[in-house]
Amino acid sequence: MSVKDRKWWRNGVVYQIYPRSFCDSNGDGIGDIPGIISKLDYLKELGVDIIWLSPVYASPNCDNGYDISDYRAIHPDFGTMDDMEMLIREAKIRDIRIIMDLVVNHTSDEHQWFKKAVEGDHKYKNYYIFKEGKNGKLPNNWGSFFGSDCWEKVPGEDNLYYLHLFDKKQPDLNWHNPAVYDEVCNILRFWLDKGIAGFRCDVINVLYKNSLEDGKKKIALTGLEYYHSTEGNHDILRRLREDVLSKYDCFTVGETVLVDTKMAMDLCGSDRKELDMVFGFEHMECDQIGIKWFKTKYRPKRLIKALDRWQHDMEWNANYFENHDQPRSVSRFGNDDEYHDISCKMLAGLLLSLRGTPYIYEGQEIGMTNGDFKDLSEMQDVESHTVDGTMKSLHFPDRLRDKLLKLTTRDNARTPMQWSGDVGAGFTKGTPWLKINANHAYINVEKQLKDDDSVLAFYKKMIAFRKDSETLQWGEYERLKSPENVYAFRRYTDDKNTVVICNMTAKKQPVWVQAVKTRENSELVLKFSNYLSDEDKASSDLFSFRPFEFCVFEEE
Ligand code: ISL
Ligand code: CA
Repeated sequence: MSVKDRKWWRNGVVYQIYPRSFCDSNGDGIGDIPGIISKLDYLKELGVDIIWLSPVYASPNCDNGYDISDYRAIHPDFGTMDDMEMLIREAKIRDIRIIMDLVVNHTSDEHQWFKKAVEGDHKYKNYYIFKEGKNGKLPNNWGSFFGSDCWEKVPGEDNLYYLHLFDKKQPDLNWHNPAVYDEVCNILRFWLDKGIAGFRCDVINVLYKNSLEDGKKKIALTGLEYYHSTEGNHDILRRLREDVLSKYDCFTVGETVLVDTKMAMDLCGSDRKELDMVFGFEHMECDQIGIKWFKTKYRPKRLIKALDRWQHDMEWNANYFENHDQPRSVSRFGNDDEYHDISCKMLAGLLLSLRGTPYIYEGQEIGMTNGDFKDLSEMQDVESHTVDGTMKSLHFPDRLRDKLLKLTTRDNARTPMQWSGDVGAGFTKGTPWLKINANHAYINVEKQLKDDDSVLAFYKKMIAFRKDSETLQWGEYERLKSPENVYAFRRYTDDKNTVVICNMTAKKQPVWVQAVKTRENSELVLKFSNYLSDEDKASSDLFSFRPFEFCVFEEE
């Protein structure tokens, strides 16, 4: 990558904070901004350069802040605007930048724009998407992202509905209206002027709806063809960049649902001047059948195939294995039992060796696992409750429903951060808003900080190793031949060659390491690994990769 393209947001390590679950400073059971401030040194120590802060705005919290009722106010649960400004300042002192979540496909139904709209104010009515029902039915047959229909009757009206692609408390904005565009530009400026370094843009490729016709019937998301990555949407992204974002030293990462690499390049290729990078979902789909609530057995080769495709096709990637919507990666792509630590470390090594900006989700750095929920009654996620209703109406057997919910609930990633083994996990002195995983007794920060061989210590070392490596940060990518469930690739510049090999399984795998050299008289020398002893690797050509073994070699 040429020196002029080596931007800070490309080699920066990003850490996502889900504020509710991170650190509670006042004992009300909810994580807050002062709590985050108290952990900045911890993040700095880890090697974090950029924090992505999930929503902290005013919100009735039907979708934990992804339903915003005031884009310029901080939710009192999280603190005050002074706290937010202090967070930005304190982070800056430590050379950490902050990006915020931009949620502008929809607002909360408690946003004053929506309230005025339903009161009949013409100006604000045009901020949202209203439509009459037809013949006693909903205005069209579209399906929501949360597995229900996506129209809700306007209170006090006989036959008027509003569109919501997510929950009914999240009405979609009307992006055909220039006033909506102007409002969003001003919101961006408001935060950028406060020192925010960019935005993670929520479902940013479904803003602009081409029409409201009936869609082709599908098991989920009927209607998608009318609003998915439309030309109008591309146009909005280009204008937001030109009019606002380009005036600041900031970047955007788009959450772009259901895109392949071609569509993703149209959203973030450098010639397009829209977004700077996007989160793809193909690798998140490797253990599901069609839609995310139907899980199938995880096969590493599917994950490898998806990662390889994105590594190969994209100019730049936003790499992640976890976020607040996904199950924990160790419970999914690793092993949260016998091989817990070693598989976490392998996933850490892989994430930090791929080409692109790495995103670590809170708790991933200590190997937090999926939640240990008894059943739906212990889950809070609005999506899980809606999907449960839909599965019930389709007569899914109870046991299957229960199993699917436990595997897919977004609460798997939202259980409070495990700072210590104490009651409250060092997260809170009160009653946590969501059940703390019982395994905080032995998976926690306090314990891992004292252990040089912990998952946390490995993250630290691997981040430092990456920051020292020209090839891992800036090199090109090429996949190498390897057994089916082993992921092998090289990262290279004109004069340096780094080979990364990951055994993605709990079984031993034989690999001919020296066979992938690029020069005849050279040797691949082991530089980094997730196993402590590595004598055999240094001396032989063919060696057996142990369960979840991860190694980095340099050609010398
Ligand atoms: O269906 C999906 C991908 O194929 C979803 O995971 C999708 O990414 C998700 O539902 C959209 O997520 C974002 O917007 C939602 C919010 O609930 C999520 O937490 C947020 O990450 C609505 O704002
Ligand atoms: Ca609190």
